[in-house]
Amino acid sequence: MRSSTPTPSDEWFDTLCDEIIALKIQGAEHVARAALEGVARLRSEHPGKDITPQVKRLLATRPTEPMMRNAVNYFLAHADKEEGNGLLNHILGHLNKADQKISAYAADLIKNNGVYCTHCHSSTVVAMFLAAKAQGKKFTVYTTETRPLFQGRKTANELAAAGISVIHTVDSSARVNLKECTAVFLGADALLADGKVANKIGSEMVAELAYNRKIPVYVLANSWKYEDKKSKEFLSLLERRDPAEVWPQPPAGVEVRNEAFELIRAYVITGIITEFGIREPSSMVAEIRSRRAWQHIDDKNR
Ligand code: RUB
Repeated sequence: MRSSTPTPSDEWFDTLCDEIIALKIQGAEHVARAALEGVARLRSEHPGKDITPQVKRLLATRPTEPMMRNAVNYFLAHADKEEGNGLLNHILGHLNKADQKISAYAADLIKNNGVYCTHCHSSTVVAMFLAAKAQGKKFTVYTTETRPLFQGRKTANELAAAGISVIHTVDSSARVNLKECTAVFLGADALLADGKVANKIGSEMVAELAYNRKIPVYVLANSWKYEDKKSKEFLSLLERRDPAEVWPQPPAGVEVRNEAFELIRAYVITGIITEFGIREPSSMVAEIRSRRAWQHIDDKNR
């Protein structure tokens, strides 16, 4: 039985929540890992205390992040059976191995002298490009700046630092960029039960333009990003962020909207690449559901 004494309050925990909200910690993977480490720390610093309110507060910082929920729920479901740090390392080790597999599957699609597009900043996509570079391939990546917070610059910085050739453009150049590209690689915040994928605003624009030009679109995502909801239900969670990020002082009569995410329809996606391999969206969903992948680490079938 958990004690009913007042719940812990920590400055570091407030900072963690604030940093996730302010996108100082961004991208589904980074958010999930930071939340997981936060919950493990709460448990270890406050043994026996009820941390439910903190967990709720943390999960509410990014409602569109199933990987954060799945990782935290997995930790809490097993925390009474396994010692905190061991369990944390066990989960992180599992996620790392899965991400290495995703990189390996996707890097095989990168050809020498190829030209590719991505949008926003996905650590999974960046890791895949770095893996392809480590295989000795030379290629160019178009990055879009991703208004209003310019996460595309982060992608450009990381790729360029690794010696990959980068062309950086405004978001509205996506169609022009695609004329030279042979594939698009996107990250994901959520893989949904009807095969749609939630990702940064602009992702479907890029994917749809690519589909119309018959350019393959690949989504790279750890299976723990699966959310067992159809898009209708998930749509209500999509965040609208502070309009001031777009235009701090708009004139009277102008309503500024700052949509942060959108759903990519399944038919424009050539393949979803998880640790299980490359599959069409509907097959990937069936596979993730049948394995209940987001609830298991030690699955002998993997
Ligand atoms: C980032 C974004 C990324 C996904 C996947 O948006 O849309 O493509 O989160 O990232 P934001 P990763 O900057 O608003 O979080 O592959 O790192 O999980």
